[in-house]
Amino acid sequence: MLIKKSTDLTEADVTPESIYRARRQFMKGSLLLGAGALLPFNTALAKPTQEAGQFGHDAPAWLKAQINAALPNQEPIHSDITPYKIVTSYNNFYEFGYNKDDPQANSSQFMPFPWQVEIAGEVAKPGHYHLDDLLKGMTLQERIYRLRCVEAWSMVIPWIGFPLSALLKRFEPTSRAKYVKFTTVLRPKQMPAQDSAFSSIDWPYVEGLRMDEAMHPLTLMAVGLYGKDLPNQSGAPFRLVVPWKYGFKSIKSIVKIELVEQQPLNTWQKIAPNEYGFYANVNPQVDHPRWSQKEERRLPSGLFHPNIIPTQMFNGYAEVASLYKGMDLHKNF
Ligand SMILES: Nc1nc2c(c(=O)[nH]1)N[C@H]1C(S)=C(S)[C@@H](COP(=O)(O)O)O[C@H]1N2
Ligand SMILES: [Mo]
Repeated sequence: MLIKKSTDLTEADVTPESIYRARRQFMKGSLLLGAGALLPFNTALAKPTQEAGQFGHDAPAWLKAQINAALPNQEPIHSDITPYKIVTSYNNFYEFGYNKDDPQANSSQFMPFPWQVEIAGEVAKPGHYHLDDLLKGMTLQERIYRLRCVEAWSMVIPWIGFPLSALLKRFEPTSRAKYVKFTTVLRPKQMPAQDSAFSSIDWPYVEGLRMDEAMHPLTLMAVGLYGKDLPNQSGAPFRLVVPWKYGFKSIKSIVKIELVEQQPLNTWQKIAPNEYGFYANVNPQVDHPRWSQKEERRLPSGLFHPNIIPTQMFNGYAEVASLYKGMDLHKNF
């Protein structure tokens, strides 16, 4: 992976989304205290909704309804949320190109609906399922998570989704299921880099989790962000989000979920096994061979406000530490 300097962000992009946060906390607060107590916040409602844009034009009604009914974030938020404009214009989605602005520029022809997901391998109920069937009966929730890329930049993103564990349980994994393997869609006609003879990536993109990581309550399947469906560049219509791991584990536009016995070989490990491992837990003690992981550039960041902050073990999600008890995290990077 390349490291690119963020010279493309201007002051105009640096609109804090604290207004959005105030709105969500207002909604939460109004449930607890009665709407009257916090009514002054109401004046700030219109702006973040416009900044966050509309539902995608092809988002189906069932998805809009489920997203609109999502429960607001329940966890305390300790930092500003990254502006929508940055979350959706500074992306890694190599299927659409290798520069940060390529996914937004090159993904407009991608058609996320209708969408099917194959559930395969060590489960009692394998099959091909429509996304609306997978989501039937699921209550969506907002989860405001830090996303730390292995390239040493980070964001704070308000996802909409549901725990992966709720999905996996429905298909009844067998006792031989030790890992979960995820595969991104293969559509060379809609994803220009998949069509290139010069690509160094062996498509489709593949990722994996150990079973206990997959079942952890923080592990999210996302179908939206900022209260709307996922834009194509963010992994529409269905992606993984694992907040204590480097961003490359959070695989986008998933069409296959396979329960397997053997540890899957994930795309980046296959390309450069000495640089990218299977576990990829955020860890300031284990540097990348070509750069330090002790600090990160929290977006928005600019020339005069680089916003460099220390990187936290497990990206600050200390509750996952017990999953790795007794493991050498320098070896299992
Ligand atoms: N299919 C696929 N998934 C992917 C990637 C990719 O190139 N292809 N990039 C990963 C990387 S390196 C990161 S940092 C995150 C970025 O997610 P975001 O663009 O929504 O912030 O997606 C991950 N998921
Ligand atoms: Mo990344």
